Amino acid sequence: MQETLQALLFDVDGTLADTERDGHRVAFNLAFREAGLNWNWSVGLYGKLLAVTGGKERMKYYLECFNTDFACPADIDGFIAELHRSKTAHYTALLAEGRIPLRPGVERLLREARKKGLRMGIATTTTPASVQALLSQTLGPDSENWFDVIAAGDVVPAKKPAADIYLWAMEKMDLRSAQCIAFEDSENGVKSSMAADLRTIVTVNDYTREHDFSGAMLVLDNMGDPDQPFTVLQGNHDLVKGAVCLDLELVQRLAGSGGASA
Ligand code: XBP
Ligand code: MG
Repeated sequence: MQETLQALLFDVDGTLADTERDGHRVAFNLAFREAGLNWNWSVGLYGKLLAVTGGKERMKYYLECFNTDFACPADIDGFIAELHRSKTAHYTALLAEGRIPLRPGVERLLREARKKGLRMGIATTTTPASVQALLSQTLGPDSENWFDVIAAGDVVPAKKPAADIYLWAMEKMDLRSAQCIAFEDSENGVKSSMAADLRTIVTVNDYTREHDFSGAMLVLDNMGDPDQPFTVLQGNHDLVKGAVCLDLELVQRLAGSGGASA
């Protein structure tokens, strides 16, 4: 028997907001410049670097595969950690300028879920400070409390595509995967949520449009709004018939369908 939907679990970067190209990428470059490094992550290169989740892990990947001539300091972990601290400070400062809005439909769905008593959690590879900055900048200073748990950054050693961050969030919320739905934007994210046995709704962005989302329940261009309809890219069109945006009624209909795969 199908279980009642109890919680929505959200990825952050790319799902709640388009943070990567104009947020994280820019902050990495500012940190590099401040440290006197001539590294520059272009929009194109950053798309390749996104293959690895986690900012510290991404910098190591860059050194291992894209900047192999760089003479790494003996304490490479300390060096990377310091760069990452600086990057996070730049990132939160960029968010404070209010330059990165939530994606279409996100605030609407969050407010509806909250109003109707659905529980919400966050499962992201991003640093907690970056999640807090995004939420408070876009939804207000108390919006962190909308979420029962904010599972972020290094709380689990194995980042997405590993299932660990979703498993950690569900354990903290005392929920099973059949009681939840995950929201993701990337292949690594969907691998992670599906490895945690979660039905997943995907909203793509420019970096992830061509990713493989097989197994996802539904793939949309964005969550849409009543005056800005979504486009269904993959999924059971009968189930979304008549819907123009991803509201709770549609999420519950999809959950009730048993999660027919795209
Ligand atoms: C996105 C990520 C993060 C950000 C950078 O994760 O992989 O690493 O790009 O953030 P998700 P940090 O989509 O799961 O939220 O530098 O703080 O790691
Ligand atoms: Mg993401």
